[in-house]
Amino acid sequence: MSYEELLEKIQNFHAKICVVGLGQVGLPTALIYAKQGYKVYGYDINDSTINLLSQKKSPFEEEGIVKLISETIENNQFEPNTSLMECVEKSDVIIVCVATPIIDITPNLSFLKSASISLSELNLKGKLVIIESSIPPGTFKDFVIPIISKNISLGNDFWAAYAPERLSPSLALSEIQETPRIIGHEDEKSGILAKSLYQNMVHSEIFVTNSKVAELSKLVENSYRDVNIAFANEISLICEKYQIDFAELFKICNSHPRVNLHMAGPGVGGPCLPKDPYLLLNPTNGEKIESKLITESRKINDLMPLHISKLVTNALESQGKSLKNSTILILGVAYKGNVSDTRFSPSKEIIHDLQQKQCSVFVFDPLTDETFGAEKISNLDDEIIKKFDVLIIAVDHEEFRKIDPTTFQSMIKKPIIVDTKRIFDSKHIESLDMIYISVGYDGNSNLSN
Ligand code: SAJ
Repeated sequence: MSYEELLEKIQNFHAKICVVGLGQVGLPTALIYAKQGYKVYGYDINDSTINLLSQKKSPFEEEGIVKLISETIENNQFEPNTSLMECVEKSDVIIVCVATPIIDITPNLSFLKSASISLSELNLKGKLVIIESSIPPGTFKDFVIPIISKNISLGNDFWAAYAPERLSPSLALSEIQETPRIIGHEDEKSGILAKSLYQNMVHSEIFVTNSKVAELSKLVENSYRDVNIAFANEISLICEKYQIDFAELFKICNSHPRVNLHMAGPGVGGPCLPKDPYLLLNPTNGEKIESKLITESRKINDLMPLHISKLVTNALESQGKSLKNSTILILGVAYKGNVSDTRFSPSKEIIHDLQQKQCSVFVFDPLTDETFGAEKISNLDDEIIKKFDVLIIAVDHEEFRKIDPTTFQSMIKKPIIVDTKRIFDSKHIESLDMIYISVGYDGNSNLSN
């Protein structure tokens, strides 16, 4: 197919799209393109994902996703398929959304490499290939393109662009259409093709630039957030020293028009923020870039789960109890509210640290079966609540916000509530004769004042 024919097909919604990798980015992307009227083939290396989708089930929690899977499969717009060859052969556009994790602090591009090799073995002539995965700078031009253009020439035989995903899990289906997008390319025609595709999905601005700027923009956005959360976390520790409440400071400081203090919490989890700063500092050419601020911020955020267990120790000691043999219930093992994803979840470290200190740790999370070695409880009735010394709210799932705190009055002795996500009002909890602790609010020291 010629460039002109492909452009017309994309503009008229006649192009067929293959999405490679149906995770938290690929699946919403596939479904929204299908909803917009494109025929979309979905491929994943994991057959169980395809099986689940074929049964109209979602492999993960996401607002509105099950309904959209059913609708798009039923009207024949979306077709999950276990054969990459078949999906690619039938498609005009291939969108790659595979994971690019880290091992320790080193980027691991093995999934991207094997997807690129598989694509290079298929006929990409006349097609547009788009990479959405977060990647170290230089990866699109110096790693992906050399692999996939083995026998064909970019800009003549086929086209390719880098379009970093920007969707936030739990808001994916709405954000994907509202958030501006960035298209990075190495030849102008690829940029035009990719822009016309995203224009048919995104009701917002589309920036077109070179691939390196696009790669960096994605990594800088997530590093910005990580560094700002680290600042908030550090300020919360300072608040504890001054015995003031971070939440009050947060509200007051953010009334300034040029201040955007982030929220302190139990640490930073998820598939993106704990990893992207390392992608930013490890470009594909092997150079190691130094950044004291970014590296230190990662360390601050990584230490927060241990701070939570220190807060628990202090609270128990203030009650004349030791951490050893105490029973602790953690609400939430997902990495953040309203998602089922547990990657890099702060709860994992909190659980392990408390278990090492010989506490009995239980978890309750209606969105995931993961327990990180703790014991799972399936509801929060009075009989169960009774046996706990401490309750830690580690995640702000909507369901947890609806809990009536008087439920915890049946806990042993004076209930200790460690609300790392500020889902309850501290004064209300204290008025119920419970101890309220949070990051940046050490109820013990407040009590002893
Ligand atoms: N967190 C805090 N304090 C805050 C905000 C978040 O402690 O003020 C914690 C959360 O609890 C969670 C972690 O940070 O553990 C990450 O949560 P998040 O909502 O900031 O980010 P993600 O990883 O769910 O999604 C991010 C988003 N990036 C930005 O907001 C810049 C999303 O838009 C990206 O598409 C996504 O990363 C990604 O896939 O890269």
